[in-house]
Amino acid sequence: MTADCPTTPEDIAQYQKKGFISYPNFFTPEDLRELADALGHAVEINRARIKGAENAGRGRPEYELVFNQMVNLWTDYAGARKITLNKRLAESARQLSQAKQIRIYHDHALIKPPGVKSRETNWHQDFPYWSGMDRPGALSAWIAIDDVYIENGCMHFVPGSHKFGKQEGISLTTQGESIVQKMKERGHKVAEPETIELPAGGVTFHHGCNFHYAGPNLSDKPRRAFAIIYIPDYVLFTGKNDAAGAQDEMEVGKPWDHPLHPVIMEAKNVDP
Ligand SMILES: O=C(O)CCC(=O)C(=O)O
Repeated sequence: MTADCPTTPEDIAQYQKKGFISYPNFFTPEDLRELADALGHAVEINRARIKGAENAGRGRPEYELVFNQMVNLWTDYAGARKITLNKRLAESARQLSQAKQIRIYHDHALIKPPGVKSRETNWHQDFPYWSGMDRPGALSAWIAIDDVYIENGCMHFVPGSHKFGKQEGISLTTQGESIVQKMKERGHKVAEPETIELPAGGVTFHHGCNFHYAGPNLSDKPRRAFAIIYIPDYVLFTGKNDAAGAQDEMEVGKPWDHPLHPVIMEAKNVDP
């Protein structure tokens, strides 16, 4: 643990074993106020899911019932930048992933709409969607902007599931699709999931190969989350399209050296 970062050697061991960890009080709601304002504005102006993409990056209408996803808010909102480039958060990600250096892949708001039409986030791994990475190791910090609990769509994780490695991508718009179910049908023993309810300001970190899920939001308010995906230094660029749109300006087989993938923490910053 450093003066600033709450991650301990026990946390690192737990993350390596289970593929996720939670910090219920990582931020205060006050720390997240400007981020919450940024999200409010982005929703109000119907900001693109992916800026510059065809149809604003929005696909099937069912996707919006899972969540309103808006990628790379740090590039247009100071309130998002403050959290996406937050050193304490990045230092936890660096330590958990045992990286020398950690960069941003992208951030994204994940706002699950309320009400009876709200849909679950199917059991899935993230890594199959993260194009351009030559190996697993990247991870997400998922930040609760509102209190999250079972009824409004908190996260659930299968401990140890990251050890299955990369599986197929799961459709988030086809109801009932589930990587857990598929693995069970293939005869794998899949551990019981853990449910992580958090107060606003709480953070979970999860490995890109971890199986995770969130239920529908049956409350009467949107469930606002903001996640940052980090790339450890040992994950290299393969040349495939990159959600940030920087693929033509990076070298295949090399680190993700691009202003849209800034290095946030390096080991020497904290362990001189
Ligand atoms: O917020 C959700 O409903 C799911 C988030 C998720 O799958 C992720 O951050 O990887």
